[in-house]
Amino acid sequence: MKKPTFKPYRLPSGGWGSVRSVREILQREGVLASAGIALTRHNKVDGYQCNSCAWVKPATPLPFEFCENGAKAVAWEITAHRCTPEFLAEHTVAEMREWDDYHLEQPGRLTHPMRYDAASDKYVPVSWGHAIEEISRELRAVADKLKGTVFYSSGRLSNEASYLYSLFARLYGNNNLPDSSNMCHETTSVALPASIGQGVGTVDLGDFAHSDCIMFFGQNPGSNSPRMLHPLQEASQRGVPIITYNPLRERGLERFLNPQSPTEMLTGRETRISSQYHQVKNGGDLAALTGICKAVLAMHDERKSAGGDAVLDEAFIAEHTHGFESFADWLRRQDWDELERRSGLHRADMESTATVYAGSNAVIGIYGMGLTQHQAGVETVRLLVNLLLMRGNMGKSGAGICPVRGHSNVQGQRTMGITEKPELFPLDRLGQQFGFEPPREPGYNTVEACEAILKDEVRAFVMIGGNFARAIPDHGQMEPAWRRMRLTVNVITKLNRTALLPGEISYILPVIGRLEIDRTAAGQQVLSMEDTSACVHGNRGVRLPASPHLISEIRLLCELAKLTLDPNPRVRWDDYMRDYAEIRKEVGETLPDSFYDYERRMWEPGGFQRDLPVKRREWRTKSGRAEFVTPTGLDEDMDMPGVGHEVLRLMTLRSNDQFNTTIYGYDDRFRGINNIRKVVLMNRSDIDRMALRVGQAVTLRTVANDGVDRRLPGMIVVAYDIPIGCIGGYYPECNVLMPVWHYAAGSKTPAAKSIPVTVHSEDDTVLEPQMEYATG
Ligand SMILES: Nc1nc2c(c(=O)[nH]1)N[C@H]1C(S)=C(S)[C@@H](COP(=O)(O)OP(=O)(O)OC[C@H]3O[C@@H](n4cnc5c(=O)[nH]c(N)nc54)[C@H](O)[C@@H]3O)O[C@H]1N2
Ligand SMILES: Nc1nc2c(c(=O)[nH]1)N[C@H]1C(S)=C(S)[C@@H](COP(=O)(O)OP(=O)(O)OC[C@H]3O[C@@H](n4cnc5c(=O)[nH]c(N)nc54)[C@H](O)[C@@H]3O)O[C@H]1N2
Ligand SMILES: [Mo]
Repeated sequence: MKKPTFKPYRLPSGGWGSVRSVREILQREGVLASAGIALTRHNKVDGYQCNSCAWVKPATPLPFEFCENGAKAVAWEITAHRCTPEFLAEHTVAEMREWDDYHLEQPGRLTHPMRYDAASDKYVPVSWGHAIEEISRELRAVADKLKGTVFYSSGRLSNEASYLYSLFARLYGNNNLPDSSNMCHETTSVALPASIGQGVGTVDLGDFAHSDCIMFFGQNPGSNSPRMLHPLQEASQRGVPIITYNPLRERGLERFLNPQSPTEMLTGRETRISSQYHQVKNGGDLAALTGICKAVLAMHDERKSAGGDAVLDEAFIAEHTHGFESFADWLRRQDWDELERRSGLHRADMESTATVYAGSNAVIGIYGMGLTQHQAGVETVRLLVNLLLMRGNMGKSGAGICPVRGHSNVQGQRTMGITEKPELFPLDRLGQQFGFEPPREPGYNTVEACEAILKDEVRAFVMIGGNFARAIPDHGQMEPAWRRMRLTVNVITKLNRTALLPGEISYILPVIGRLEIDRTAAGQQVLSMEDTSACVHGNRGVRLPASPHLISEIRLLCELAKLTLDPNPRVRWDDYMRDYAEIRKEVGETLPDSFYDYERRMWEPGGFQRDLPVKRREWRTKSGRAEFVTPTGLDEDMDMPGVGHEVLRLMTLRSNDQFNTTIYGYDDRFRGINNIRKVVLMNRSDIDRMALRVGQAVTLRTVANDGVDRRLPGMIVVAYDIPIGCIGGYYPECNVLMPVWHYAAGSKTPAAKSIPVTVHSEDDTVLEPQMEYATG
């Protein structure tokens, strides 16, 4: 391991640093020479869809429509390294549990189906036939099918596989379909329908070109959706103000050098991204947004009383919305001192945002995990919508709300019926189509699945993609409970920690990735995915599968369904796995409004957009209008003890070198942190006040009154440009500190962006002091 260093990164996002980073990973994965061909098909019509983030795939792609992190995700999948039965014969599961997330995935792609052998504590090879037969027998044997079996998936699953998986669960007898989005944009799926009657964002790439103001709350495009920097760069060059609220000064939101522009690369001419940058406290957005709305309202009131023009879009509010008066009354009652204290900002900051907002005619509001992963996340997202509604920034060109989705097909997966909420999918139609009575009982979301596992109520857990046990809160409680389950099935492509927590019967079932060629008796098959702007695209694999022993997720699901479920002539599993177009036909029947002529339209440049009623100002809420929410308070974390001198608020972050629980390396280039992940970012004055030293090891302890001791030792203190009282650490290492009950009200998205902790000095383990520390 190289020596950790902390040194402010002076360069822009993108640029040569990005080129170097891509080269390094392609080299390390042994695919430097061969990756080029794959990457030219990246995000192209008739190519494959990036397996990293869900950012929009344009109709006229660049010659290289990929970014640094997309290239890393591709290298990760097409790696030359293999995790073979021989490798797994050399290491016990207990031994591998000692490895960190990075080292677990280093052996490379899994090549064979494997079954856990308790006697040797090793995974041993098994035939697909045996695996599927035993799993189906176990699934049938679960006594309480409604409560005893969980079908998890992570948001990479294709539309086709997602549709079949959700059908499988409902034919089996439950809606226990938690997915990664429960930990992510579930807050969006609750907030937006309540506010505007539509569960997904309203903005597409065309809107970026017509917007005249962009606002960013808690999303980090430089690392998590880097291709988004292209439309942002264009906007900035057009003079569009970009206003950011984020506790950290994220480089991607400050400046960008387009690695795809030879001129920029040679001249080093970078683009400024944000025109205003406000380092709000984590958890302070509810107050900050209230301040902005209050200032807009005050401007309106002032101008009207002076006989001037309205600032609010009064006609829009009257015709299209409901609840404005009560919201306005509430705003007038809010106290600036309180708003300043809670947001950590000055009144002038919020007022300057309001001034720019009020002077713009088409505003986009963008947000990510910084808003969704809080106890009051739902109200906060709704407050951002309120702000947009005040000036009619909804259902018109260049304006709208833009949640930036995470996994590459997390949105499509939900569209295809992977949801624990029965009301989100047309179950009546599904029942008619396949001649059965779908279960109506709400299923488990992620948190509820955890609670049921803790109570030993879950007997069988099927996981298609993802790393559930690592992504969830409360590892200390969850890991022992996980091992008490009877059956755990891991449909994955690389080793991860969840697979190393075997239940009584446990399988690793490796599958074909989406970049790979999937051939059936009917020829090469294609898949489809939906991006964050609700556009659906075709996907065609370009590489041979990592091993001849892999099968597709679809084939696996169909084979399993045939043995597990009662025969039903209307569900044609054999046809589906032979020809995936047969699945798309069924989708078209279940969701005719958006998926008519699916087979053809998915190959249109830019994909086809699902029907988005808000685009034509149609509001599918109860009142038939857009709803202004009146917040219940300003406290973003109602279940937290007051943050003060002792208690700090921890936000868990992604580095630039990871995709969720997949750790590509130990660097976080833009934040100037290298060769280490176990760090805690602290404000210098908190470090001094608590008599800590930079470079020192500390233990973090969660402050909670439930009698559980949650602690994380060995964290190294780094002085960082972060608001006082706020600290940062990396996910998933910090998840051990998150109580499972600390989640967003209404959506149960774990509140990963604010965990109350105390910091305790560990004797004198100090890193060598020759490092420089990032001070921003
Ligand atoms: N390379 C890469 N790409 C990814 C992923 C990845 O891990 N790696 N993950 C994918 C997934 S599944 C998702 S959901 C997305 C996640 O992408 P993001 O939504 O960007 O999620 P995070 O990186 O967790 O945090 C986002 C930002 O929120 C800020 N923040 C933290 N707390 C607060 C707060 O209280 N208020 C405000 N205003 N800001 C706050 C942080 O400083 C950070 O800049 O990215 C997707 N894309
Ligand atoms: N503290 C904290 N916790 C968080 C978050 C946070 O910000 N802070 N973020 C949350 C969010 S937004 C999310 S989305 C979740 C992520 O939760 P998950 O989606 O469950 O986790 P990932 O790390 O994305 O899953 C990685 C695994 O997926 C498997 N995999 C990769 N590609 C494929 C494929 O093509 N097919 C199959 N079958 N398997 C594949 C690999 O084996 C790999 O080990 O974590 C959540 N947890
Ligand atoms: Mo996510």
